Amino acid sequence: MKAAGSYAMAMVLLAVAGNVRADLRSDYYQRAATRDRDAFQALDINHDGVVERPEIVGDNDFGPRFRDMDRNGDGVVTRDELALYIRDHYGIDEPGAAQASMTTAHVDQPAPSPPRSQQASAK
Ligand SMILES: [Ca+2]
Ligand SMILES: [Ca+2]
Repeated sequence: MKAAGSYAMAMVLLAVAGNVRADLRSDYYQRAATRDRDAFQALDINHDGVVERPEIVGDNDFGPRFRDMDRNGDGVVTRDELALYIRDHYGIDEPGAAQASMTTAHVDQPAPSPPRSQQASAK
């Protein structure tokens, strides 16, 4: 049965391709999260542990997303807000994200969705 064999082989290849795509996406999200953490660190010029608007002037990566990261709209992005951003955008659980969602829940509209289940054991 040559056709059946080819079909089975095609199914195997599709399954492998799906796993590779999932890995690539998860690698991408990991890199994106790392890049955002590094940017946060670098942009915190006065080392007070938060990034404020004056610190992002001229930054074309972090800058345009500042408003999304600043959950409570106070003009300051805290580490917890960054953690929440990373969790919501990349699906990576960060320490502090839960705390940020609690402190900013009253500002969010609509009510925050329930936390995503733990990421499938990546590697
Ligand atoms: Ca700062
Ligand atoms: Ca804020």
